[in-house]
Amino acid sequence: MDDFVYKKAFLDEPEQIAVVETVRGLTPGFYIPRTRWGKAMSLRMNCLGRHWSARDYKYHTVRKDVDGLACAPIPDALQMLGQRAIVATRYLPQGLVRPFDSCIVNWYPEAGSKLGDHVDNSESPEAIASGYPVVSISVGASCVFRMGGLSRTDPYEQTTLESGDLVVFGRSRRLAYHGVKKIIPGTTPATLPLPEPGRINLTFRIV
Ligand SMILES: O=C(O)CCC(=O)C(=O)O
Repeated sequence: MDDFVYKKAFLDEPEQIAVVETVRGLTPGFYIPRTRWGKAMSLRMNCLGRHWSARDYKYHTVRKDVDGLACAPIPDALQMLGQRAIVATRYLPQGLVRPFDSCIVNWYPEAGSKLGDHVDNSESPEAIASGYPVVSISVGASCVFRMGGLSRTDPYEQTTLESGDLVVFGRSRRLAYHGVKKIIPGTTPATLPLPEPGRINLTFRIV
């Protein structure tokens, strides 16, 4: 099996609606992250379980660079989806699935938001070396997602991720470059209870 897996339509429509309702109900809520250079990112973020800081690229128990509040725990319903993804893709057998420590929720407005190519390497050396997969679930507008190799200049595979789609990557691809090139305008499903057109992505990791 490839160490990088896509699964179309992992979530059905009622599950997508439930994800939107869950993330809209989170307290504390979304914020616009600022990088270490003070630049506002083009998306809104809410980190669950552990707070990942865009300032220092480390995990914290409180939102130290945002408002000093403790971040919300990962709701059970989301935790279950993350774990189910690993079994549904047969990435690992059920007995090797463990709870995720962190779920970063990114909320991309349809217009002009993206996430540059990067590697998920803020986690502990043990978590990374274990190869335990990162699980990424998309809800809302479609996006152009890029997955590359271990070097920034390796070739990238480009895919359109639609609402409900799943990406899982670990083992030899755990430190692969990836990014969101753009959100595709006009693709937000009207059935989702989103206050404005956009895309929500849940990314689960052990840290
Ligand atoms: O939004 C996505 O599909 C990817 C998110 C991501 O790469 C990240 O949060 O590190």
